Parts: sequence; C-alpha cells; structure tokens
Amino acid sequence: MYDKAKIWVEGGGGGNGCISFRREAHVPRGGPDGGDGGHGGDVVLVCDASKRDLGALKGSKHFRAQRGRHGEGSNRQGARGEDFEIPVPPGTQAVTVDGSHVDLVEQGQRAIVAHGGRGGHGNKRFTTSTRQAPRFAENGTKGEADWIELQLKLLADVGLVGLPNAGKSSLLSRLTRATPKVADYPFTTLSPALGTIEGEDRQAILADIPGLIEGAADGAGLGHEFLAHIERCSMLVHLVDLAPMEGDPVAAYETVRAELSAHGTGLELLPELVVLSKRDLLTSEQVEEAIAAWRERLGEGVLGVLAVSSATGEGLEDLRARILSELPQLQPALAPAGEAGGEFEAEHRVYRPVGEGGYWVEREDDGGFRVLGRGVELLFERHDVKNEEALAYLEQRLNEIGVISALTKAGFENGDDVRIGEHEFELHV
Ligand SMILES: Nc1nc2c(ncn2[C@@H]2O[C@H](COP(=O)(O)OP(=O)(O)OP(=O)(O)O)[C@@H](O)[C@H]2O)c(=O)[nH]1
Ligand SMILES: [Mg+2]
Repeated sequence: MYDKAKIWVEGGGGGNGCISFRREAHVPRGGPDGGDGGHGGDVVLVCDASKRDLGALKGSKHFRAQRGRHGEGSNRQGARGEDFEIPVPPGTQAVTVDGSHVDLVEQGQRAIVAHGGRGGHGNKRFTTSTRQAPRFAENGTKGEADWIELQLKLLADVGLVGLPNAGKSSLLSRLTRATPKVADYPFTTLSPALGTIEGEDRQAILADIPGLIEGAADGAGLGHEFLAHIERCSMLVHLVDLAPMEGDPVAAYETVRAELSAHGTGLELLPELVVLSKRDLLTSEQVEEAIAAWRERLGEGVLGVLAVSSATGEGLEDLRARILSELPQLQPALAPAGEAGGEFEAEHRVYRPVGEGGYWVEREDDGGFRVLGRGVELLFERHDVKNEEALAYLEQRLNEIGVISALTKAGFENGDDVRIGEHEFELHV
C-alpha cells in the first residue's frame, strides 16, 4: 500500500505583458495597446473516491501546470494556463507550497498545492497623464514550486487494534464484506484494510491494521506507521486473544495501550471497546469469569467489555449493534487533521520580521544595500530593470512607497548599489 508520496509541484508561470502601440493611418505611433499576460495554471489535488492509495504517484514525480500566454497587441489578454490536476484518494493530507495544510475527504474536493504565477500587465496599464507612451510592460511571475509530501490517512470510524494473531482480520471478515487474509502466524496483515458495517440508518467503517508489538513506536515489528491510519477514528475496538499461544491477555492489552500512547497523537484518548476474541476456545464459565475480571479491572475507563468468536459467530451481533449505537454519540476526540503530526510541519517556511510597509533595508558587507520584503521583490521580479523606462517606473514606485527614504535613513547615497531579489542596480535619486 502506498500511503506516502513526495512529489515536485510547479504552478505555471504568468504570461508577460505586451508592449505594443496602436497603428493608425498617418500617425507614426498610436496609443499603447499591449494586453496583459494570462495567469499561470495551478497544480491541484482532486479527491477521487475511485483511488485507494497513492500508488499512482510512485512513477512520475514532477507535475507542472501550463504557463499563461503572453499578452498581445490590440489589448489582447493572454489565455490563462491550464491547471494540472492530480487525483488522490479520500483521506489524503498534504502541506502546500505556501505552507498551509490541506485534507481531502470528499469526492471532488480540490486543493491548490502550487499556485500559478500572475500574468504581467501590458504597457497600456502604465499610461498616465505624464507618460503617454510607456515602452515597458510587466513580466509574468513564476509559479510556486517545491517538493511536497502527501500522506494518506484512511477515513474510518473504528480502528481495530491488537497484537498480531489476536483475530482482527478474522473479525473484519465476519462483520463486513471485506476479505482480508487470515493465518495462524503473526503479521499476516501487511497493510491496512477497510470494511463497512451496514446498519439500518447508518454505516460504520472499520479499519484493520497490522498487529502491534512492544517497541512498535520505535520501529519493532511492522512499526507504528500504520497507526496514522486510525488517527481519524472515533473509537477503537481493542481485540485481546482470550487464549493466546504465548503470553497472557492482560500483558498483551497493556503492550498495545503503551504503543498507542507512544505514537504521540493522542490515540490512547479515543473511546475504546475491549473485545475478548476466540471465546470458542474456552468454556462459557471461563468466558463469563474473564469478562467479569476485565470489567472490574478497566471499570469506567472503557466503553465496555465483550467476548466474541469469529469461528462460531457468537457475540458478533452484539458487537455489531454496540459499534453502531456508540458511534453517533462519539465526537472525534482528536484535533483536526493536520494540527497533530510533527512531520507535517512546514519546515521550509521562513518567517521574517516585516517592517512598516512590508519591507525593510539591510546594509550588506560590501557597502551595498538590500531591500527585503515580498511585495518589493515581486515588483522587481515583474520588470526588466535593463529597460530604462521600466527602471524609472520602479524608482518612482520605490519613492512612493517610502523605500527611498528608508534607504536614505540606512545611509544610502546617490549611486550606491541596491539589491532587490535577484536584481542589482545603481540607484540614482
Ligand atoms: N478458534 C478461533 N480462532 C480464531 C478466531 N479468530 C481468529 N482465529 C485464528 O487466529 C489466527 C489469527 O487470525 P487473524 O485474523 O489473521 O489475526 P490478526 O489479528 O489479523 O493477525 P495479524 O494480521 O497478524 O496482526 C488465525 O489462525 C485465525 O484462524 C476465533 O474466533 N476462534
Ligand atoms: Mg490481520
């Protein structure tokens, strides 16, 4: 099962604005009529219920949306680039390039993971009363691009947990129409499986995950990574083998509880129904005694204690009814998806102090000055500083938004080097 994927996503670049002048009879050059560039397409995750896992993302890893078309003369706007859609199964979570958490749950739900760049304005837009014939236009900006990680966390109501061989898969196959593999050796189940209990007025989705052993949180056995799949469940069914081939049931129960806590997302806080399995292997009296002892030991701490046999079917109707009756009252006990898992922290996000006006000035070692701030950087990304008119326009904007006086305060003198984003130029004011 592919429940994780790392992919490169890249929004399309914005198309450039156009520099163009109307052609009129007898007029050497008419008014400016350069159209705007189109916006770049986005890379979008789309929730697709026909997908079961992230396996489709195993092969190709680079996903790019189309760029916007450049603007053209006669005020023709460039076409917007097409989005690139990536179908993902329900339960997929990701952190987008700009650092926000997305969680795709319902069929058709969409989340933009990399925005396309903006189209640049054509020269027509830069016409003012004093600048009748601007010979510059804006470039489109690049689309967002980065590696992002996707993780699938199954959407189930009930998580089946227990040691290997406890009988989890056998139970799933008896309660639902799922047909998981069952065998008399540990770690038969290698990846999670879902099954649905059909009630009269509602359904309950059960997730069967690989068995847990001591040290699972540190990687023992199949590890604890499958526990991520039950983070969204509203309750746990904790299966305890009444007649294990080795060890005793109480120790088995405690081991699994310890691993649930060690997972670190609060799984141990989920309401828990304790289900003693394989009751056919003991006499009725022994089973009744065991139930009484477990109830006494766990008391109010659990939703209840039941005993079942997947072999004979005894107790299964009770269990089915119990699950369906508990669920509607249960609220998901965990924080909304995305706020928990440490691995979904957006590490690449850098927070910078922002001065007044959204920019600030730093003096660099060689005596030059650097102006920082997304707005100012974007302004420069969009223009060709080698075009003198464009540079004059940029200087005017810098003046208007106060950057020139901030520079002066920082010790700037006429003709000093100024750097903004990838650009470096001598500034004359
Ligand atoms: N007698 C009896 N045997 C059972 C019962 N339920 C399961 N078993 C047997 O117990 C063994 C393990 O059953 P599974 O359902 O594969 O156990 P599991 O918990 O899914 O095990 P893993 O996937 O390895 O974690 C198999 O040999 C089953 O036939 C039961 O109610 N009675
Ligand atoms: Mg199993």
